[in-house]
Amino acid sequence: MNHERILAVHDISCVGRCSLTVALPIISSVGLECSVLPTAVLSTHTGGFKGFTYRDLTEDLVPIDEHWGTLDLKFGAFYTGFLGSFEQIDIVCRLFDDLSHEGTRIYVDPVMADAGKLYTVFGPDFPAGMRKLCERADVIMPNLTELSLMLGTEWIPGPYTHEYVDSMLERAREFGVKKVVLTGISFEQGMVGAVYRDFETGETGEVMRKEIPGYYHGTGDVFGSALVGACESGLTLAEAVEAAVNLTVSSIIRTYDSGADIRFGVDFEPGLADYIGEVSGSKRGITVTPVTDEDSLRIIASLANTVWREAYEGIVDRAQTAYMIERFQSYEAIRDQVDNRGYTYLLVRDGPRVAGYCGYVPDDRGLFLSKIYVHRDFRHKGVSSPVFEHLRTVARSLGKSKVYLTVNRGNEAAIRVYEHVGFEIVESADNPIGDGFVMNDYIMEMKV
Ligand code: PXL
Repeated sequence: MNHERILAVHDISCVGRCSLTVALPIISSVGLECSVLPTAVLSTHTGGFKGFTYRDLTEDLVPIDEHWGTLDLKFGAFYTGFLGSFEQIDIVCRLFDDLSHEGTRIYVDPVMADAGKLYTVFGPDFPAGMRKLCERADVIMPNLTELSLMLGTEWIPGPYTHEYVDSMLERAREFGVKKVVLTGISFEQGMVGAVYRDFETGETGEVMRKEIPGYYHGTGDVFGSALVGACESGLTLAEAVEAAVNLTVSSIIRTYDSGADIRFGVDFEPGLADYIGEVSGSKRGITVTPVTDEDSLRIIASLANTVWREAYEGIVDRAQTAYMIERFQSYEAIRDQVDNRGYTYLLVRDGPRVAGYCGYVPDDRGLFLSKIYVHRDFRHKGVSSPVFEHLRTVARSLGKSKVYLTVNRGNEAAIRVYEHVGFEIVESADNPIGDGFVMNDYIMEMKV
């Protein structure tokens, strides 16, 4: 199993369904491990209850970080929300430094304001601090009030024109994030939803639903948690926003219909089954994910051990295959390639099942596809097409004009697959690989 922990950094409002009491169940519901770092403990959230208690946990955060340091803990993703004090912004940045690995994803919901107003617990310097946190993120999910405050522009009430929302999405580029999701957007009276843009792929869109009257606490957290759970399950941004909007809106409708006291948050729990179904339904299909964590690299090493023996049977003698596996595809060898030699490994899944992997490294000639292997059970199922598509995108983004690879001259099945996706044989090469072994290869190239 690819086992990566997500760290949710929010307050605990003991009653009122928001922040951690929402993040934990929603993220866990799709099979992901969610660790928590509480930023404050409140008897209830601050929206609508009088006399709530508030214990700021700023003092605890650094010792917790230090303890986790002694355990050599690294998180696969961070999801930050409501922070307990201004000082926590710098501490959370430090957590990102201390507890990330190379592939860690950072999701920041800059929780601090809504409907044009900063929450009363925060001072006027808070938006500038939150901006700093957003600048460390891969994905941010502000509402328009929060984005306006961080940009220092005036907030205006909706409905908005598409041009205006588009300009605000574009301004989020300034933060250096990969993706932005803007919540609480309305283009016409009676409709509300989220808009999104992926600055890397250009994917952009909106998910709009009928507006339900009333103000519902904690919906930003239901949305954010569902978005994180879906993205971390391998869904595209469009699919993740759709799943998050669906859970949020169904929860609001249920709450509205029941006439419940809306201060207690939205009735999201009965919607979890549909959310899980939507996430696991979308997960079906091929996903291609860059991995650097130990568990994933060990999965690759173990898969290589099976697939290489099979792939080279009858082509390369067994002693040479065993030597090649040990030298190039043991966990230690892969770790070294990733940490010190510029390699990226991609894990390829069909739904939740590991179907294959690939490893590449850019060099002067182009993007060198060093390894690509698909498990026997997943051959002829279209697994390799999304991988080659992914490689084309990577090559283009690195300014390379071709992807190239070496293939054993006796491996006719592989050569046919490569030709099918657009590779051509450009030369023959005999490469000694040590211990007296030689690889008798073709070099094949594909223009991107
Ligand atoms: O849902 C955002 C949120 C989180 N935590 C606390 C809050 C709020 C919004 O009011 O008060 C304590």
